[in-house]
Amino acid sequence: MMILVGQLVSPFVRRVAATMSHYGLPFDRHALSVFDDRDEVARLNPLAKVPALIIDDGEALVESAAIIDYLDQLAGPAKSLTPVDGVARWKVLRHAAIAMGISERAVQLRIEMFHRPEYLQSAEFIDGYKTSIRNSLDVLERDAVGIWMSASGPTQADFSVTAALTHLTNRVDDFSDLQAWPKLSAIREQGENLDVFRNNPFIEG
Ligand SMILES: N[C@@H](CCC(=O)N[C@@H](CS)C(=O)NCC(=O)O)C(=O)O
Repeated sequence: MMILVGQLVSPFVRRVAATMSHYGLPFDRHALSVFDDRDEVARLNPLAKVPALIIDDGEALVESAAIIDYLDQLAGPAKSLTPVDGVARWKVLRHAAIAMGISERAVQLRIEMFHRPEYLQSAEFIDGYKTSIRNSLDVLERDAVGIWMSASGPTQADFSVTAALTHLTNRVDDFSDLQAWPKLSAIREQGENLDVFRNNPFIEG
């Protein structure tokens, strides 16, 4: 059975877990922490990041987008959350990349604010990260068609928006409510109501 490595508090891990559940692919999860189990994570992923996915031949795949590409191929085109070609494909990939980019910025922001001594913190970096997050939310809000990011939703864009925004609202005080982005707020809520997200809740562990 495949093993997903990482905790569900990570939006990158969580979107992979939800995608595997959606495809009905059975998996075990090894809830390693990048802080407490760094050496073990580094043995699986030289970048010492999660997620990693140990596939049936023992190889560890890394980087959530690459892992999802692998899962999409296992699921096949009819089930894939990422359209196989055309405009629909690049739109989903673009929105998913922006959503996960928000998570990358949120992680950088938290490292700057909570993992560096105060005298080393850069107000310029902190402002820059917040601005990137705000601008990215604006772009996604502008592009969302309504109840999902696209008319054919939910797609991988919606899974990524759901995972990213639950992480953001819980972890970054400045974005604890999404009132300025009502369509995104609704997408997040709908996403969290899907069984695949309910069964892979945002938890440390
Ligand atoms: N682009 C990567 C991002 C993965 C990532 O940054 N994961 C975080 C956990 S939320 C991590 O492992 N951070 C540890 C570190 O940066 O040292 C992906 O999509 O898989």
